[in-house]
Amino acid sequence: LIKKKPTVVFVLGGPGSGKGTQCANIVKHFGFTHLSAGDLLRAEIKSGSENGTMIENMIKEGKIVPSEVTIKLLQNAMLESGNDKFLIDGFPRNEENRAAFEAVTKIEPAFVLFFECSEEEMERRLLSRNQGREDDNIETIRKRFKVFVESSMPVVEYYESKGKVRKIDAAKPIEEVFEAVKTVFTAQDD
Ligand code: UP5
Ligand code: MG
Repeated sequence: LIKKKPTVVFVLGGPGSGKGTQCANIVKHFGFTHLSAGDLLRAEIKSGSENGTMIENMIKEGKIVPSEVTIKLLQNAMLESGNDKFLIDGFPRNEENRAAFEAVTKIEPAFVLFFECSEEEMERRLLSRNQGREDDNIETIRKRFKVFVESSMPVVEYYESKGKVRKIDAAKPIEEVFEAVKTVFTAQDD
C-alpha cells in the first residue's frame, strides 16, 4: 500500500505576529488541519505527562523544547487528524528542529508562510492578549524575540534560499493580512 505523502505548510513568524489567528482562517477556507506546536506543548503540560515540568520551564524562559518531544507530538496529531494537509504553526524554530523533522518524517514543506511584523507591534499584541499565557510577560517576551532572531530566522533564510518562502506583511489589520494569505494559497492550487 503506497500512501501519498501529506502536504505540509510551515507557518513561521515572530511571537505575536498572528500565526494562530491566520491559521484559523486558512483552515476554514482551504481544508487544512492546524497544528500549533506551542498549543501541543501546552496541552502536554496540562496532561500531566512526565515531560510536563521540563516543557513548562522552557516555555517560561522562551527556550526551544528538544526536537524529539515536539516532533512526536506533531506526528501523533497528524496521524489522529485523518487529514493529509497540515499547517504546522510555530515549528521548526531552529536548524536542529528543521533537520530532525525532515529526517524523521521525510516530509519537506510545500512552502513556508512567513509573517513579518515589527517587535514593537508584536509586543503590543502580546501584552494585550490576556489569555493567561505564562510567557506573555515583558521579561519572557524579550527572550522570545531574541530566540526568534537568533535561532528561528536562520530557518526562514534556509527556506528562502530554496525559493520556498511566501512573505506576508503581518503588521496590517487581520482582514488585510488574510487577503494576502488567501492569494498565496490560491496561487498554490493545482
Ligand atoms: N492579533 C493577531 N493578528 C493581528 C493583527 N493583524 N492586528 C492586530 N492584532 C492581531 O496573535 C497574537 C495576538 O495578536 C492575539 O491577541 C491576536 O488577536 C492579535 P496570535 O495569532 O496568537 O499570534 P501568534 O503568532 O500565534 O503568537 P504566539 O504567541 O502563539 O507565538 P509564539 O511563536 O511566541 O508562540 P508558540 O505558542 O508558537 O510558542 C510558545 C513557546 O513554546 C515558545 O516560546 C517555545 O518556548 C515553545 N515552543 C517550542 O519549544 N518548540 C516549538 O516547536 C514551538 C513552541
Ligand atoms: Mg500561536
